[in-house]
Amino acid sequence: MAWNEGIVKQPRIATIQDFSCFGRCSLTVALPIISASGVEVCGIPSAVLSTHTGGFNGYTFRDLTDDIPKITDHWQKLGLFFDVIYTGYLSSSRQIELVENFIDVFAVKETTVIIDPAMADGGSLYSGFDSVFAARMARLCARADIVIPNLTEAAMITNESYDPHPDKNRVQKLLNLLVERGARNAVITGVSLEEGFLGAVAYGERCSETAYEFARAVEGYYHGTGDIFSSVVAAATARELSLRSAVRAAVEFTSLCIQKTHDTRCDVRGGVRFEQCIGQLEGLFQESEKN
Ligand code: PXL
Repeated sequence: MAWNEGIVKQPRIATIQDFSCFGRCSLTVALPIISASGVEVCGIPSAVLSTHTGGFNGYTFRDLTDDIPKITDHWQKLGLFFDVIYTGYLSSSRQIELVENFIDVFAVKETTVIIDPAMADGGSLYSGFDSVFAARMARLCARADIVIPNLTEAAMITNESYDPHPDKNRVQKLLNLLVERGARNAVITGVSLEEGFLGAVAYGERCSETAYEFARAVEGYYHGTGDIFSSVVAAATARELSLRSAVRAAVEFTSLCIQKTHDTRCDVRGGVRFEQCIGQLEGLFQESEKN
């Protein structure tokens, strides 16, 4: 027994992504969602920004790249074990390299590596990223046990053209390509195969029969929903739910958060009101395992 685990095990996640102080994304959603799921979360902030980069001018950016290897070394000395290593938004190719080193140090047979390539949406890269960064991120994705791109990121990683409304065959082709490139499982988010429904499609070793999970679509675009989705998948995986159940819970929770925010007419850059839905997570995990 490792010194820090006690006699009753609790699952533990390490997550590496930025801390955007305003705008509900990355660590400010991952930490509360994973904690509320009953899973311990150890967050490594890769940078601190006053806001995320999606639609704000003049945001601050404190680069914490040099802290990543120091934290890695200290945790290695402590002999920490993580059930899940989950990475989101990273701000440079150097950070991706350091994340790969973190995976080399901490990923053992029992660890699930979850990579959300958080770099693009709506057909374009986020502000500040270029094709060299995207290619580097694609290499990181090849190391994932579970890679979770949206449709834009899936197309970029696989060098396919972006189609915002792909049919079933086209989604399956993207999933196949993601797995052929090395990811053991792939979950594509933001997919709609039927008017009025939006969700995610999963395929891979843990999901040999493609899993389709949809919820009623809500009008409008909301920032940070990809991070909410991936955080739920990470927490569910640490709790040893199947990939299908994890994706089902994530689709339901993300949809609930968007519904809660819809009609409030708040600025979509502020993200969704997940705080008012977080108490429903436990029920969604239990529900997702039925049938
Ligand atoms: O939600 C993805 C994300 C995370 N972190 C930062 C971002 C974005 C998307 O724009 O800018 C800093």
